[in-house]
Amino acid sequence: MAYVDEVLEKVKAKNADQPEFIQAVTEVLNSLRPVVDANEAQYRKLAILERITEPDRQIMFRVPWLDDNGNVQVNRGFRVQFNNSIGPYKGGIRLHPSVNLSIIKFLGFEQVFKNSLTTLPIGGGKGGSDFDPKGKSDNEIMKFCQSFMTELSKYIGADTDVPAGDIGTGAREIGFMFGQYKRIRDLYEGVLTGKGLTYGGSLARTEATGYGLLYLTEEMVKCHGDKMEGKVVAISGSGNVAIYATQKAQQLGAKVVTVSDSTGWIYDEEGIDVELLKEVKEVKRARLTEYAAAKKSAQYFEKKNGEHGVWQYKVDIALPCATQNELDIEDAKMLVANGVKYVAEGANMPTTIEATEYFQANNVPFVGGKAANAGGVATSALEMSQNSERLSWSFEEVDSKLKGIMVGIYHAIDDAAKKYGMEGNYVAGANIAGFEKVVNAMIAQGVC
Ligand code: NDP
Ligand code: 2IT
Repeated sequence: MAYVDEVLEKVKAKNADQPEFIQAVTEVLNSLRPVVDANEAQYRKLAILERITEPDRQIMFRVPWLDDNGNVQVNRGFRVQFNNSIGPYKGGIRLHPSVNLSIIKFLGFEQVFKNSLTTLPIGGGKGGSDFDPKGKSDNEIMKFCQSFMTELSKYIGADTDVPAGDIGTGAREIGFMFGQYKRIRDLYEGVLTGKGLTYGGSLARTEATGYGLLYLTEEMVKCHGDKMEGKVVAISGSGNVAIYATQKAQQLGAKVVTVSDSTGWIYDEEGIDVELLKEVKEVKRARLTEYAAAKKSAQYFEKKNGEHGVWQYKVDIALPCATQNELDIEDAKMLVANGVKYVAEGANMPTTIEATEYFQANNVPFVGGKAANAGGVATSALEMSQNSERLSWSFEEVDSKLKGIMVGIYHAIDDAAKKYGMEGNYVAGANIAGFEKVVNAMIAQGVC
């Protein structure tokens, strides 16, 4: 049996109750076949694939906190430190009721390859909790964050493991976590990224994932002899990534006609008003119904199972920016039938494997999240650099570094695909380019 198949079987058997993790590993290992086949004897002997699919360590802990009624609530906390071959563990913290070990492991696994693609010295990790921030008071959010950090602080540090934001974790939560880390460890260091600007945060980190997604998309569009101007874009989600993807797409002359949240979506034929969206989502933390109430051209639709939501419209570019497996084969068929020209993932693994293959089979250029959303973590690494040198760079400086990194990633994944005879397969290109650097480091560092 081929080495890839052997390891895939082992991963499936060992992690049978972790569908998202198995999905992420299946996608990566399948696309690494040309590289693994070319080095099979060496990789097998060194157990490269077994090691790269097994986290260095998985930490799970109780998070007790006191709610506003004086009752104790208990959540489960996670930190999966996946691979630190090329730098300290780096990756966000997800706060969402759906969080479990499978989700944190898939995210940590993806982060290893993504972080490698940034060209910056960061390893891969991810954390989170099944805590639901929705409807909680600021006081309850703070209590939760303090309790979460009380345990997490034992395992992280500026040179060990540097968490950041993800779904449900933004500047407010990072602030509370940073405050607690400082109290417990008595260290003022860059242990978290996405911090507020007055205490070590980097300009442009808030915008970085969405902007980075568009810088990469713009480069892909250009390299296909096309331009962003006039393109109609469907975006899902209405959180950090979706908001700044919308903003940059419109700055580049495209029109974004959709956004969504977990209960419904907006179709706005005039183009999404980003300032209004920010007011609704970042300031009021309200539902999208408030956007529709404030803008005449916007229609709000309640989400029902089996509907195509934002993927049913005639658009040139689709940018899923909400959550995993939100774009399935039926959505992909609809997008292709409506003439979609490019797809790039702002979220982590939003497209199912079947849908990804459908885009590829229909020659729709498709860039997966490991490459397309790497701008967030890349800018986090730039925040770490600024913290280390105790300086802060201007918005323009960070933004131009981010753009350079994203354009560089597009060409790195394009070149890697070409090198292995898979021109245009950016999924394989990203996995191969990310993998090669990590594996070289693993081999050089011996059995560990
Ligand atoms: P936010 O919490 O800011 O926003 C998440 C958005 O997705 C919200 O609109 C939310 O709706 C929606 N959403 C979340 N879960 C679900 C669900 N189960 N079903 C439907 N909609 C859902 O998160 P981010 O914007 O930061 O993250 C979005 C994606 O991008 C995630 O996949 C994340 O891992 C990825 N990512 C984030 C980076 C970052 O820097 N923040 C970097 C790279 C990737 P609602 O408001 O109703 O909850
Ligand atoms: O998925 C991701 O890359 C993130 N949530 C950002 C991680 C980070 O460390 O900035």
